[in-house]
Amino acid sequence: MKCRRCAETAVVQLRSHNSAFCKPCFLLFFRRAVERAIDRDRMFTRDDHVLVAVSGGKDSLALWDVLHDLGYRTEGLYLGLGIGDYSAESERKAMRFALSRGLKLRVLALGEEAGSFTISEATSTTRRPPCSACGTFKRHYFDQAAAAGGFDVLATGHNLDDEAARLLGNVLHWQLAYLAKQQPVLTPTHPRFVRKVRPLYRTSELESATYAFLRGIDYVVEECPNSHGATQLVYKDLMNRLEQRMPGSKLMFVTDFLKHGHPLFADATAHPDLGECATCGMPAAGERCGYCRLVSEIERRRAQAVTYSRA
Ligand code: Q46
Ligand code: ZN
Repeated sequence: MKCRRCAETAVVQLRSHNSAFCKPCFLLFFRRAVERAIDRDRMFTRDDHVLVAVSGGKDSLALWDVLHDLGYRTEGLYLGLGIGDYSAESERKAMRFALSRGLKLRVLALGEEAGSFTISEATSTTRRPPCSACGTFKRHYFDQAAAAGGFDVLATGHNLDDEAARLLGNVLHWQLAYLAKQQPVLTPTHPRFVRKVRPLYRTSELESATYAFLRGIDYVVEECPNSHGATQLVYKDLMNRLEQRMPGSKLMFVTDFLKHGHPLFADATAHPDLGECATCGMPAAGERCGYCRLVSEIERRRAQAVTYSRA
């Protein structure tokens, strides 16, 4: 198998692009694909200060590596989720990555921030699924850190596989409000929010894993233990089977949706006027934001449990 660009021996075959690349040409191809997505969707410029949410996994570290390499002004943000060995290992990998490149990494940890709870505390008291509590916590701490740090943009490592699986789930259940929000760039709807972008939305999981491997990035390989059995994985599996039979399906599904489908859903739901949360000051549709409502539900249930055990 020969490299499509230089005819040297290829190390990776990308059936979705009907291509194969040697190491230097693949690294160039990947960087260019990310840069093109940033420019095409006007995500940010080299003047913007970008906060990159890193999990210690291949996608977010590959993203940070590319952005740094391309000369963007970045800082990393790691949020410890308190999920045993998985979180300890992810934090080590994220810190080692930042240290090796002289990059600044902000580290926060659930259960250690004032008034915060871990995911297991949230799920055991409220019986919410772990990923639902995790999503609420992550959104809050990412938004808060981006606003407090004066960043222009918050970038996450969601890749094409994530986007295709999310789109499939949203279409299966006709989640109009979620379809309206499924975009690689989310414009802030309140002055305390910053722009949220997904520069890897056109590059696949295989591509970011290959990039991370070829760049020698030491990332956490294990998946979060809470992801086992998650519906998202069922959608990913379905999309992988489709991709196997029809290479390029994921990219076509997502990009054609954005071009032809998204405009039809963009106004599907009313955007409520956001005020400020009475507890934390972050944007909220009601008196308090979703994060503060979850925290007070945990506190209330814990207090009830103590009362019952004393009775
Ligand atoms: S980290 Fe959090 Fe994921 Fe783990 S608890 Fe679920 S949402 S699976 S990206
Ligand atoms: Zn709040």
